[in-house]
Amino acid sequence: MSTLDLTLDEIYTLANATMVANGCDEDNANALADIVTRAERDGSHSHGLFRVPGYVKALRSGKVNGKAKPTVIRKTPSVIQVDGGGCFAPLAQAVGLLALAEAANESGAAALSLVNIHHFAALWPETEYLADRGLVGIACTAYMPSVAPAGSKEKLFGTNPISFAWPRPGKSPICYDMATAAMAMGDVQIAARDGKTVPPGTGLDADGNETTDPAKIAKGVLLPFGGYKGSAIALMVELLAAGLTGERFSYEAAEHDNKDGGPPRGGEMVIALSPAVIAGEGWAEHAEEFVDRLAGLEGVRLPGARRHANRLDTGPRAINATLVETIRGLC
Ligand code: NDP
Ligand code: PYC
Repeated sequence: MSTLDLTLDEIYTLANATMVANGCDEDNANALADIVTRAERDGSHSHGLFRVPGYVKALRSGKVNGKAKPTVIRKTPSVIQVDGGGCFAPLAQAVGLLALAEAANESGAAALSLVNIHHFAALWPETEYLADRGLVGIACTAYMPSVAPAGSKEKLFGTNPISFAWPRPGKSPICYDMATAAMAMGDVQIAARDGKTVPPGTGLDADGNETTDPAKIAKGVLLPFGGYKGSAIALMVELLAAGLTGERFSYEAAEHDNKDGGPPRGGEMVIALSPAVIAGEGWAEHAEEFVDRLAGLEGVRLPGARRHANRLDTGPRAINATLVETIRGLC
């Protein structure tokens, strides 16, 4: 695979210019470019520049409003809704997370419901934002049907990611962020692009047969991770991100989508909990004892540690050359 070295500034500028050239105002372009750059910085390759062509398709088809101004509605002191007005998720998050953190610090627990947004990114930026402010963060979003519920060969669930972050004052948070499919669709597509196979159990071809060919899975169906247990978590994500927000379930998102290849309209649920309020004094030290035990076990590494180590490297990133050329052609 041929690559081009881009500095983080160059990645930001490329993403930003592409968004502006395709109809985003400054706020929308900045929020999107920031998320893309942080994904590349951390090595979240399937959710950085890789997503830019899809973002552009959604702007060009008019599905996404690149000039949307999200609005914040306080339903109660600890229940906040942000209506994105049809924007990409990052701008709605930038507005909503600030209000969510304030509410959780005050009440001990708060919920943020994001509606009328288009989510195509990783979720750790949401949960780490909260953990960096001393809060536990939980976030999830649905997508479009790509995953067969346990027992079925028919897709109904999205790849439905869920992220959890635990604050560790003075240290990087513990943060996991995972699709509830055996593999995120972005990684399946990248494996297909790079001519690789995927592990058995990732998905089925269009005829319902097991395959390790990612191109066939992309046209077929993914399986949930961990059988019926992962399937139950995917189900929970549908209900939290759509049932609880009032936004679209994955199948509804697909029914309404214009199939331009960009992210569908949907919802996201973000929950913030304050250990300082709920557990009280000494919460951080208590949790650190547990984390020390966990991290002290041979073979264990903390979720998020790979990304946080990548983050320390401020140098250029090697980006797929064809992808860079494709994006440059979209400006
Ligand atoms: P991975 O399977 O790569 O990783 C899942 C989590 O497990 C990460 O937090 C990772 O931490 C952690 N992890 C990996 N290996 C280990 C290990 N050996 N020990 C401990 N922890 C480990 O993620 P996915 O492929 O499932 O998802 C990739 C991204 O796709 C996510 O960011 C997700 O939000 C995004 N996504 C977005 C969707 C959307 O609709 N917007 C839909 C589906 C996925 P680390 O990062 O440090 O490796
Ligand atoms: O990788 O499955 C995925 C995905 C869907 C939407 C954004 N990412």
